[in-house]
Amino acid sequence: MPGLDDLRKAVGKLLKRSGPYEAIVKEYIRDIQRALISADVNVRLVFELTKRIRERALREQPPPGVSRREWLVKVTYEELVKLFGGDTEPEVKPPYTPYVIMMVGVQGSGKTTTVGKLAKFYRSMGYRIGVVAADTYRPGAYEQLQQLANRVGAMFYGEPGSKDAVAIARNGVEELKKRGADIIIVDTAGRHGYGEEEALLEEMRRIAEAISPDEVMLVIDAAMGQKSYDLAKRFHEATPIGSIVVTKMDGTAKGGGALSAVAATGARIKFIGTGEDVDELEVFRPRRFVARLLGMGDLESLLERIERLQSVEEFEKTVAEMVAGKITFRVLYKQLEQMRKLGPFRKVLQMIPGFSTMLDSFDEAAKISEEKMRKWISIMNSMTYEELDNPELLEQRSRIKRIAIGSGVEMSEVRELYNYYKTVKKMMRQLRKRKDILEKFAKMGRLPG
Ligand SMILES: Nc1nc2c(ncn2[C@@H]2O[C@H](COP(=O)(O)OP(=O)(O)OP(=O)(O)O)[C@@H](O)[C@H]2O)c(=O)[nH]1
Ligand SMILES: [Mg+2]
Repeated sequence: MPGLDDLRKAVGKLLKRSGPYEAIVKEYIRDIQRALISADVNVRLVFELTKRIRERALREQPPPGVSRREWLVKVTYEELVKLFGGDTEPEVKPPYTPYVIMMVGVQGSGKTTTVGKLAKFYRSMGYRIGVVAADTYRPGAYEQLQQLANRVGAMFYGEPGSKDAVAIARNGVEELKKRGADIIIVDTAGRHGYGEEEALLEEMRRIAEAISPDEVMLVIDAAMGQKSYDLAKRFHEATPIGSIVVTKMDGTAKGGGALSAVAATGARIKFIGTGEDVDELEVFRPRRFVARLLGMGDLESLLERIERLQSVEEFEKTVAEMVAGKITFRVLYKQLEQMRKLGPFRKVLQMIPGFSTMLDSFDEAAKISEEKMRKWISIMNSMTYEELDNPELLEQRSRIKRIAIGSGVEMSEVRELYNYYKTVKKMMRQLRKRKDILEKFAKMGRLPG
């Protein structure tokens, strides 16, 4: 899989490179274009993808503490994730029953194994499963599937001795529907579709015509790089591919062919196979997959660090808002929510350059426990908009009482939150007098004037 190995290399090279950023971007973009194209990823797709990456790389500013090169890696990662379906997980539940799935793919890609895995997966969801042995080419295909079906508790249909795959598929689907299967999975023969094998693509078309499957599932071996695009396209032209399974993700290969298959068919990857056993099937998760594709153990920690620094940046903005403006419960709410994500306040402030000087004045606030933060947030959820905007209204006992009842806490706890508000307000008044802090915010461009 030279092409996508190069993708990993391009990222590695990028992180080590120095020099003017624009030149780095240019060279990096050229590297990943070359890598993707040599892996047979559709050229138009490559250019669309790299155009987006380049635009974002030049336009976006990383959060403080993240280099622009690291940001470029994150942008690449995000754009690839989008390509693989983004944050929505594939829908694996059949929309109705009975539901017929037809497996297709080249020889040895893992079709039969995947039939067994799918049968087990769907059985554990409570479906009745039937499988059909419509591979009349591979010696022993009938017995292989029969054994698998027994193992996972699926109904089985086959016609040993028959060479008519189309008839077997048709009879099998009909029979298994009668026997009450909710999901019927049809195993077919492996084929490449080149030269003499054109006939096998024709057979595939005829099977599809005979059984009108609800979903044609293309099985792709993760190690198959270069040919994937072309092959997936041929299969897709014979019978429209509805979904993709990438097998052998447990091997050394990183699944580059999958990118091409997705590009060639427009179908989504639904599952990945991670071993020979019937249990070794996972629902496809774009993020995890792309991290594997980019092949960096470091990628995860890099992304985590960036995310954290982004949260710190958000938090900084809130603090700046607090210094500049009126303190309300709304602002405190935001601050507490962010603090909960970031961990102890003291640590957070240490992470913001130049803020360690504020630590003493924030010491009291730094001691709030996670539990208290959660409680305070729920108390604020019981306040009216008016109260959120005008904390001083809590001077009225009746309001404290109402809020305490509404959020199921003691009145003393509501008062404690109110006192926290007063402390923060006082702290901010002090901070406003400190020129160094104000200058810092002004420099960050976070404070008007
Ligand atoms: N490591 C690993 N091996 C797998 C995986 N899926 C399948 N295999 C192995 O790949 C080989 C081929 O699997 P089959 O399921 O027979 O492949 P097929 O596509 O049905 O092959 P044909 O019927 O000949 O076209 C077997 O040795 C399987 O055990 C996987 O996810 N990981
Ligand atoms: Mg097979």
